[in-house]
Amino acid sequence: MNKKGFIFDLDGVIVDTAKYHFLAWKKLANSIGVDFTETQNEQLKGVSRVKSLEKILAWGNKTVSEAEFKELMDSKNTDYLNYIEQMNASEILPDVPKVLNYLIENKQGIALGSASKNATVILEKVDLLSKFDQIVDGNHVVKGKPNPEVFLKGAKALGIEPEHCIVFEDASAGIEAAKAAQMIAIGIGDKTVLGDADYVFNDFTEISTDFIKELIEK
Ligand code: B16
Ligand code: MG
Repeated sequence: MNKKGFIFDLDGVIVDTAKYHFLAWKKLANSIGVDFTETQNEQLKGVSRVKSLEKILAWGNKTVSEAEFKELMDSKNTDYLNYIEQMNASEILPDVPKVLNYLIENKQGIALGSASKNATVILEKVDLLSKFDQIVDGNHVVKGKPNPEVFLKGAKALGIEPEHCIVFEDASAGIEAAKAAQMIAIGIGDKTVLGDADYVFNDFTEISTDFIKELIEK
């Protein structure tokens, strides 16, 4: 039996936390007199907390001291944690458990590869933490996507060569990172945004277990 490494992004792949990031960033941006739209929020997908705040400040032509920057980051995260506090298994995106369970039944390696520093909390909330062999998140990496660090660390933690790993990602920076890591990249979302992926599906309902079987046997 072939053993492959399957690495999942979190936000936009397993759960839709982008809506909570949006609410928390919008509150913060408005509090400092900066406008923040859903279109701008799209550009923060897969981007770290520090880089996200840098972008928001740049969009609003604002400069802040180092201490203020930290305060703003903490304040956004406090609000975000309040939103995710209420999350439960009903927020898992459709058919994600079907794919995870199939991989577990077939003894494949399963890792998380997320930019979020809150990944473990979220997986606990939606009761999926036990499905993952390894967690690599924003607490473990220095370089954000499109740098391949998060996925290479995931492969290493699983003990599987990068070329035997498959990444599920919803952000174009994540697809870029997966390709830079020499992995198979599966885009979840819009084909026009994720065109560099090896395969693109709207969501996991379009991914059959036969397709996963083919990836395992490749
Ligand atoms: P946190 P992913 C990313 O998650 C989000 O897409 C991005 O919007 C967020 O800024 C980033 O995590 C950091 O999140 O503030 O919780 O550390 O898509 O890489 O799973
Ligand atoms: Mg994502």
